[in-house]
Amino acid sequence: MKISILSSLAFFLTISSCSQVNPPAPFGPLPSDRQLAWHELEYYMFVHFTVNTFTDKEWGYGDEKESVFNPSELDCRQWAKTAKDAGMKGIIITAKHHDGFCLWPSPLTEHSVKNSPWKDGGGDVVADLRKACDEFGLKMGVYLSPWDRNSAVYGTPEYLTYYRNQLRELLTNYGDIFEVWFDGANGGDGFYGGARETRRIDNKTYYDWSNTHNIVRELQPNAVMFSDAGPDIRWVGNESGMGSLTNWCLLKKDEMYPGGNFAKILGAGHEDGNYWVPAEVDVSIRRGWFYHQSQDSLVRGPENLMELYYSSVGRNSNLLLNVPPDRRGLLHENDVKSLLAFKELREREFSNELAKGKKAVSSKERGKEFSALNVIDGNPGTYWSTPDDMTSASVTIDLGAEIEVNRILLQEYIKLGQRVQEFSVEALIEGEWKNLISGTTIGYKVIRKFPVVKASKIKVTVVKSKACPVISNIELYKAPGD
Ligand code: FUL
Repeated sequence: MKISILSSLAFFLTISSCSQVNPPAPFGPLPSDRQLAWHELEYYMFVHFTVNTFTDKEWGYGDEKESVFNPSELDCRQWAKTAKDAGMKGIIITAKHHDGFCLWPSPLTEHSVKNSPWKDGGGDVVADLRKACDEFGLKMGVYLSPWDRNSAVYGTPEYLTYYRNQLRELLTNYGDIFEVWFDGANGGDGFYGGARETRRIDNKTYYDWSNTHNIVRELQPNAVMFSDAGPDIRWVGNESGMGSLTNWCLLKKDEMYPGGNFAKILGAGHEDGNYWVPAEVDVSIRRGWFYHQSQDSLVRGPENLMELYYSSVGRNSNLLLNVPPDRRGLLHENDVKSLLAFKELREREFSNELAKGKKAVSSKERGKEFSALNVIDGNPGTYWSTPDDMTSASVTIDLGAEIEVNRILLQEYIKLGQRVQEFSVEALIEGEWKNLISGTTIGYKVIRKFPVVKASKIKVTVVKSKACPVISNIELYKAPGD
């Protein structure tokens, strides 16, 4: 009797362990935790503000008098409130642009707010922004221009010490920083402490980037670092808001350096890249990065911003949208109006999700825990997958009736790597399958438009993948209009 209980227990254990299927092994380079957190931010604000705002320039020469910096109503709360109301998750500020003027009262230079008339030299824009970001639940990031047209020692090793000590100040005194922005514009003519000359540096060697990166890791281990070449986040290769349709989060970053000539590569990344370095789209709501009154009527409208959203967030990139404060130190009314209208437009566009709670089946699934239903359960932690050797398969969502659809959102479970190389989307229309989209990469997120169809089923096929697909999310929408 005893023996038979034991043997049936053993039998039961064997059966249940057989039905347990392992998750797919990670494939290729993987995102770090700080990169995963960054992906989820998707949309945040860039703030370009310095002496240029008052001199009507885009690049200050470095000889601007501190006295020109004199905003009459500077209010970082207004920036943060606008960002929050617009649905953004953070703000990155130009703590120092190429002109070398510091928005915080650095003890290392006289060229800062401390010698300006603003608050009689007692102000600190970075500290004010910190407070405002905390109040509105936003993350804060800093841009510290490596090129400094004010510094007398720019171009010498001494400048590196100065630059790194400035970075230390920003990363020590202003709370948690989510992103550090290292710009690629480097060297050229400038004031340089009165020398007024041209100074060229070697992009590859001068900055000794790895030792600067160590400082960020030491002081802000959760911060991601942006530059043309990462190490964590890469430039998308243009400033017009265009993410690449094929967009690998992978990059051979060891072959690259900030300020190099890599714009063409940066959009798509490297399919065979050996590091996870996803793309960020930086673009301005106006023609310039800094405020110019002459551009007040040239602010991007909500529809234009919606297009930017599709070409950035919709193409596996984050959107860093620049909104420059004016001479009052406020975001201009036209910009604010446009941002809020864009928020409404976005909400309308994505208010009508059609796949959640419907039926979904796959041509093949790895096991019960990896069923097709996971792509429509609204849970980013679950995913559909296939057996290891299967790199092409499809999921069909049964909408239950013929309904209108014109948008699709797809996400890979990127914790296990970026895999999909080619996909297609088809619709069952009056009993016939019709192709809607042929695509390449997916990654963290892809959102695609297609003309309205009345479909009873939507089929997503992974046509080609580096390893078995891991798809965490499929959403379908009927956005207003076509
Ligand atoms: C560029 C800079 O030269 C521009 O002034 C701006 O800051 C832009 C975001 O990056 O490289």
